[in-house]
Amino acid sequence: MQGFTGRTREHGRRTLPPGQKPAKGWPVSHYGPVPRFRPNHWSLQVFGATATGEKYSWTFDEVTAMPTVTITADLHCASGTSTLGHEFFGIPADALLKLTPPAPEATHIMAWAEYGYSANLRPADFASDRTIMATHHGGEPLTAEHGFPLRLVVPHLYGYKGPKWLRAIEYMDQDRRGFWEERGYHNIADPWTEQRHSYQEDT
Ligand SMILES: Nc1nc2c(c(=O)[nH]1)N[C@H]1C(S)=C(S)[C@@H](COP(=O)(O)O)O[C@H]1N2
Ligand SMILES: [Mo]
Repeated sequence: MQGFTGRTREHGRRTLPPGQKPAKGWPVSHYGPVPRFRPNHWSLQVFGATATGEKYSWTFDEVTAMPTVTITADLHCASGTSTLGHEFFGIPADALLKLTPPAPEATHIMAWAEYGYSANLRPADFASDRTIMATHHGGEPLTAEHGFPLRLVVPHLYGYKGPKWLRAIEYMDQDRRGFWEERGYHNIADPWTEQRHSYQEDT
């Protein structure tokens, strides 16, 4: 087991994004059932337009041997509630990008989870120094409901951009919409400008 070492990447903002209300505690919110973690059937993969053309795959033990960082973050659900003051610990996305660099033609990223849930991201959003693949919350392993064993956290975007039960990162040579983006949610999802709905993309 590794220690909780490394610097903390603090967030700068103290206020809530417009149109958000704070929730009590940390309610669970997602679509579908909670998957069971089966270590022998589990891998984290990076595939698509990688610089080497290779596909990468790690066991969970291998993932926990990667560099780690702690961040503090608020989570903003596009339906209007926020949960505040989380402390996440895990592997910074920029460390994964260094391990498995994308090819020059990679212009977008898809983060894939169990059961085919997906969220598309711009490379800069994935590469943000506060985007992490979290294994722990508040010093404890994530609970199953909140994404154990691995969950993407993208604090500067609405919650649907952060798949729980993360299983793969795909480097794409064009943009493709993920699960909620196909169902009427905004492709970018900046909470500070209230990019909630796909119809706003035209204006
Ligand atoms: N795999 C998966 N991840 C998901 C979702 C989902 O439906 N499936 N919902 C997203 C949405 S819309 C939100 S707001 C957050 C909620 O996370 P929480 O329950 O830990 O607060 O999870 C995100 N990650
Ligand atoms: Mo959400």
